[in-house]
Amino acid sequence: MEKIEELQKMIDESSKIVFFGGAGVSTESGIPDFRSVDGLYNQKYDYPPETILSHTFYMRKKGDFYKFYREKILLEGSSLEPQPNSAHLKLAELEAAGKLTAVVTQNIDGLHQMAGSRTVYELHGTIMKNYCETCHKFFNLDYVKNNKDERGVPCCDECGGDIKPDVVLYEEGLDGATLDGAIRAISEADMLIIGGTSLVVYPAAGLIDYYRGNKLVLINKSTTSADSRANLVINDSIGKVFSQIQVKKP
Ligand code: CNA
Repeated sequence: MEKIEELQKMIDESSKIVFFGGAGVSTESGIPDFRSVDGLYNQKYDYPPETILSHTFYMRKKGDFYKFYREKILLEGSSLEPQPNSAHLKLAELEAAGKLTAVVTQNIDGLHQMAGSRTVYELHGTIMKNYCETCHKFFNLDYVKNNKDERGVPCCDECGGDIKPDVVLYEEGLDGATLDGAIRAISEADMLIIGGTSLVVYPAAGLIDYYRGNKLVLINKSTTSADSRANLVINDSIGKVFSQIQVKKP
């Protein structure tokens, strides 16, 4: 059987699908990932991206952090307005049809919600939410894009405090409630589709160990450490794969 047919059959036979994804889900929307050849880790900066995106670096060099964050994560200065691709849209459709219970993502770009997904566990937070470090007032992405002091740091309009994105930096812990929700969804899933992630960032990558079923599918351009455990491995672009899937109501 063709791999797409096999995937379609597994989806047709499932009613509690969980999708676990990473940066590769959004590359077809124009957002670079970290570890592909044209990803952020293969470009040269004054510091490695892991260092810039760490808590220590953020606290010590907020201006340098925001310079990288604005250019490479928020894509400021580029004409690109990232939009959901076929993968985001098909996952939202599967949820609306009552076949998918949750999306668990390492992405921070908010594209799953933009596509219409409702139950999304954002393990690493989101660029859409930002808060004042001093008075904890929340700000949206537009505010961060349009407000910056001489360092490039956005400041609170109430108290003048520095604003921090609600994303989980290296050295920071994951939100407990988000983690619990993700674990529950994965452990109750009858099918787990893993896509667009190199599965090297922990503790996120360890969550797939909570899946106990026999429909584990991996969709990734390159091989991953979980390939040998999967019931089906598709080495292709995730948007291309999902665009061929039909959503049938249970
Ligand atoms: P990663 O380590 O960059 O891995 C991405 C994986 O996806 C690689 O194995 C690629 O081969 C694969 N890939 C790339 N494009 C496609 C595609 N179109 N179809 C199928 N596979 C593809 O990213 P991870 O998510 O595994 O690493 C976790 C980090 C990356 C998290 O902390 C994220 O916050 C962070 N990140 C997020 C975004 C985003 O929100 N869009 C962008 C860049 C990095």
